[in-house]
Amino acid sequence: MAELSGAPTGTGRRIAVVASRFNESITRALVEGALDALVRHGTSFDNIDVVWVPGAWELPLAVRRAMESERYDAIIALGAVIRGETPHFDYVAGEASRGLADAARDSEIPVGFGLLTCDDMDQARERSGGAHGNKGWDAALAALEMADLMQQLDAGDES
Ligand code: INI
Repeated sequence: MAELSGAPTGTGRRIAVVASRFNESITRALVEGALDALVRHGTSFDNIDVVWVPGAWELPLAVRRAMESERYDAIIALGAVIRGETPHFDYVAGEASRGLADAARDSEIPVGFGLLTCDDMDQARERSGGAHGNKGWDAALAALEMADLMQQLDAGDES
């Protein structure tokens, strides 16, 4: 029996952090959390690009382009959709999530999912450096872990 599990090692990894500006006080905190996680796990600042888009709706397109550039080992998508702020919450949150899932499924590159979908600003604050941690940090760690796991699985293919 073989048991494989990725390690969240960032050394040598090239990473795109794709973040939306809508609800920027929240998304900047998510970006800070992601950058902190990446650098603490060995990713060089020089190997990280932060790509800003207007809102969560625009995340999937930018993530796909980043994938197609073949410049990155993993991509981290960050945004905040807040129910109280919009009557079309369900469309923005649903389509952004679906678009990111589609992009991830169609690609070989891991995507860390750091899109907050919250009822109100308090919930968003709690998840961007508050009582519930920082989902940007979590998404970055998951992306690094998956990048390592992909490498292990590829190496298994060659043996
Ligand atoms: N975009 C968000 O990222 N979060 C939101 O809460 C939000 N609200 O409330 O509407 C939001 N809307 C903008 C949307 O993502 C697009 O940028 C916009 O519709 C232009 O295409």
